[in-house]
Amino acid sequence: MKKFCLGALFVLAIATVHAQPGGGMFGGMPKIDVTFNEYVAAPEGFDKETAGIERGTIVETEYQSKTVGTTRKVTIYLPPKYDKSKKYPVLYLLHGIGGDHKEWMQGVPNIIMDNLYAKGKAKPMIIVMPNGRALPNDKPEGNIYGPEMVKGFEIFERDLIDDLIPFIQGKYSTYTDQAHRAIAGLSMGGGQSLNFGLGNLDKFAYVGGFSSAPNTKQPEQLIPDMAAMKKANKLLWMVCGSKDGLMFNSSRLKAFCDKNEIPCTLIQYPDGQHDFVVWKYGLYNFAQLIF
Ligand code: FER
Repeated sequence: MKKFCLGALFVLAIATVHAQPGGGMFGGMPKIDVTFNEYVAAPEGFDKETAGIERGTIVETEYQSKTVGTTRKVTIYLPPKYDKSKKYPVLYLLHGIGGDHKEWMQGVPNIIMDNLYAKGKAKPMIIVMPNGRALPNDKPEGNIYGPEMVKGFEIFERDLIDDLIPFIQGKYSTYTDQAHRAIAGLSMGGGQSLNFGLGNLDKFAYVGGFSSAPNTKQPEQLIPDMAAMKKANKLLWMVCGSKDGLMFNSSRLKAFCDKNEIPCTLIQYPDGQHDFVVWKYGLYNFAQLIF
């Protein structure tokens, strides 16, 4: 009987979460009034393979992580005609709570970038897609919302800065200064990008959060020093679906920035859910604004 009651309660709790109006699968969160930036639709075919254009390359490689004590996988996109005699800026692109270093491939970043380059709409850059769960077992298995698993997303700040960035700079022909480094991500990766990007202003000039998750720190923690932020940050850009129950993480930061006259963009994707429709749009736009 006790088991049955607990089971029924669980089903009820799940049903309640799903029943929140406009809350999508993460409903019931506070609504923060904010002025959104203008939504401009991406052109038809921005995420579809175009025949006859130059293509970049997707590579999977591994690096040693002192932070985790393991060898970790990472997916990398090299732009068309990658040339070792040139230097490239780097975008670190982070996945969500259920993903790993392969998740972003669902958003066809190679196709989006190839299309942008064919139209001369983005600077040649290397895109690094790591596994943002810095744990010995970094697979999205078991209770992915559990505190131990979520902790891995926090620990990743050290893996990224102390292990991955030096590895990338050693293996590829990259610039190594703040002005040539960007960070963006989806959901948990959006929260990480805001936390790590704004928390390390000396390392990242461009910061993007797509449908950022509740791991996003409070605005006062993210931007404790307005003057330092205004001086070092070149772009703070966010997007979130209008039907995504996690909007408050983005709108809370946008409201804080507006109040303190810190340049910040937040686009509300019309009828957008918590999915790759919004995240592909995020990459398409963010990539054109950096470097
Ligand atoms: C939460 C709801 C959603 C949360 C994380 C997420 C850590 C992440 C979702 C995603 O990455 O897609 O309460 O807490």
